[in-house]
Formats: sequence, C-alpha cells, structure tokens
Amino acid sequence: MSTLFDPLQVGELTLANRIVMAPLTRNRAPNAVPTALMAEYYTQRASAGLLITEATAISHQGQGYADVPGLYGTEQLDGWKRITSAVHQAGGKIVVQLWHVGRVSHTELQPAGAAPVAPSAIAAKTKTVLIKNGAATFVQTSMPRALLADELPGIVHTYQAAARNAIETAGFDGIEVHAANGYLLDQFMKTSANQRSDDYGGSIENRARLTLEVTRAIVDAIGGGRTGIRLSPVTSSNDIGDEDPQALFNYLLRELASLNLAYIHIVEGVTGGAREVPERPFDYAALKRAYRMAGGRGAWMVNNGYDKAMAEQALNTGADLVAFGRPFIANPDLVRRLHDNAELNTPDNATFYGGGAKGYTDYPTRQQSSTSA
Ligand code: 8OZ
Repeated sequence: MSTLFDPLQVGELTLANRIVMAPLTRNRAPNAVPTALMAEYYTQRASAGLLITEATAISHQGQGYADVPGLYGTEQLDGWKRITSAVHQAGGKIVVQLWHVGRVSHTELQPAGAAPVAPSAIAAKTKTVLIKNGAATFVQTSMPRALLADELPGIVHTYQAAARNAIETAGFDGIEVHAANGYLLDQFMKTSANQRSDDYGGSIENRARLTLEVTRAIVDAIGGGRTGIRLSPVTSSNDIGDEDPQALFNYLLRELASLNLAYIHIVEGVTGGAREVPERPFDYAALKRAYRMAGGRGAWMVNNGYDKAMAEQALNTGADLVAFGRPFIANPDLVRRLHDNAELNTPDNATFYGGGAKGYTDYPTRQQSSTSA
C-alpha cells in the first residue's frame, strides 16, 4: 500500500512524495511581476512532492485582481525563472497554473480600461480586488463583453505561448491549466455563464470545446507529460454553476483521456468550502471511472479540506496525489510535520491576500519553533 511519503512518477515529473502544494492566490506581485520574496516563499515549501504556483495570468486581458502575477512579459518570465531556479536548487518540482479570469475582472485591470471578456455578456455576481491609495479594496466585477468566435483561436494561442514560455524561458517543470473556480474556461463550460449559440455554446460538446482546444494546444507545444488540469465540477466560486455537471465532466474527462496528461486535479465540493453540497450531489468515483475507462492514465489529484487521515484514506481508495492549500500557507515544512504527526501552525486569514513577509514567509518550521522558544 503506498503512503503519502512514497515517490511517484507523474508524466515526465519525478515526485519525491504524494503531497502537493495547491495553487494559492497571495497577491504579492506588484505590477504582475514575481518577486524575490515569492522565491523565498516557494523555496521554503520545496519539500512538497509538487508545488503548483498561484494562478498566473497568461495575458493582460487574463488579469482580474490586483498584484497577481503574470507570465506574458519578459520581466515576469525573468522573475519566475529566479523562482524555479531557487526551487530546483532546493530539490523541488514546480508547475505554473495558467489563468485567464474571463469575466471575473474589472475595467481598471484590463488593457486600455476595456470590458473584461466572457462567453456571454452576463456579469458575475462576485467581487474582485483593486488597490486604491495603497489599500486593497473589494469592488464588483465589471460587465463583460462576449468574445467573438474569431477571437477564440487567439485565446488558445495565448495559452499555448504561455505554456511554451513557462517551460523554455521560465524553467517550470510543467503547467496546470486552470479550468476551475468560475474563470474563463469554467465560464465556457457551465450553463450559468454560457448562453452562446455558436460552436462554443449549447451542447456539452460545444461548451467543453474551448477547454479541450486549449489543453490540446498546450500538449502539442510541451507534451502531455508536463501538463495537468484543474477542474471544480460543483463549485459555486465566482457565481458559476451548471445544470448537469456530472454529464459535462464525464464527457470532458473521456475526451481528456487521450491526451496523456500528467495529472487531473479535482476540487471536490465548493473551493475552500464544503466538500459535500447536498443540492449538487456529484459522484467523483464515477468521474474517475469515466477517465480510466476511456484510457486516461494521468495521476488523480484530489483537493479540498484534506487532513492526513483523509489523505491516506484517499490514497487507499485510488487517488494518487493530494493537494493541500491552507495547511501549506502556515507550514512550510508540512511534509515533515505530516510525516511526524506533528502539530500544525494555524493560518492567519488576515494575511492571505496582499501584504509582505508577514503571514507569508514568516511561518516557522517545527525546528525553528523549538529553537526559538
Ligand atoms: C482566491 C482569491 C483570488 C483568486 C481561484 C485563483 O479561486 C483563485 C483565487 C482565489 O482559483
């Protein structure tokens, strides 16, 4: 029986253990440029089998929050290169999560103050963050405009270019397609945000098309063995929802099966919230079966509110990797602590988004706690 602490080959990535650091937005990249402090933060956590970066915009249009990083300019790529080098030096593996927020944005964050883009001109009833006079301010997202069908190849190409740059220039081990949490790809997939009447709306096949085109284009550029995808079938994040998520995601997973992806990353339940949603039941085992029966061999990564006991249980019932979010914020040495059944530091919600070293790089390892006491 494998444990959390056993190594695993995941596509082209050789992971030291099954413990993954989940993507975590931290809003500490002014002007979208990754910093030395971010390098310190990721390097502190390099004992994870795999680090998945915070969501990272593939274009200025893909930006939706103040001080989140990008991957579309030279300075941004240079910043990430310093981070991947430091993580590799520390023996870690790191993939970047590729992000286009779609409608979850504000005109002030968009090129030339334009409207954010979306499958349809339907506003998300959700907020984003701007910095006003140095302070984070929550504002309603702006009314988006519907993307024209002839703009979609450009979006696919932008994802592909970001993936190529991520590997060739920024030195990442791989990429994760962010197709979860109510952002652009999830907006196209789900009925609450997509009312299109062209080849990208209506049927499940049409709504899944953009996600599949993006993933295929990335696989063509960097190979399936360096590509993962994150999905959240029933989350309500960012005002998203679908009438029949089981049918939608079973179809998507059957289509993804032939791409030889490194991993499939599933957020179970509401992202960062309830794992069980009584009004939106979902059979994750059936989803996995759909993928495996279609020939999918990628590692199965589960996420959302796991502790050690739940993670071990998941491995015993067929998961390959477990992604931890908040525990990794507060415990740079989470792998060691889980291994030793040690107590965990408690994360401080007030410093999750924005700020500096406080609540970011100053959580002590167990060793630091014992020597400073
Ligand atoms: C929290 C705050 C802002 C963005 C996600 C990228 O939910 C995010 C995010 C999370 O995937």
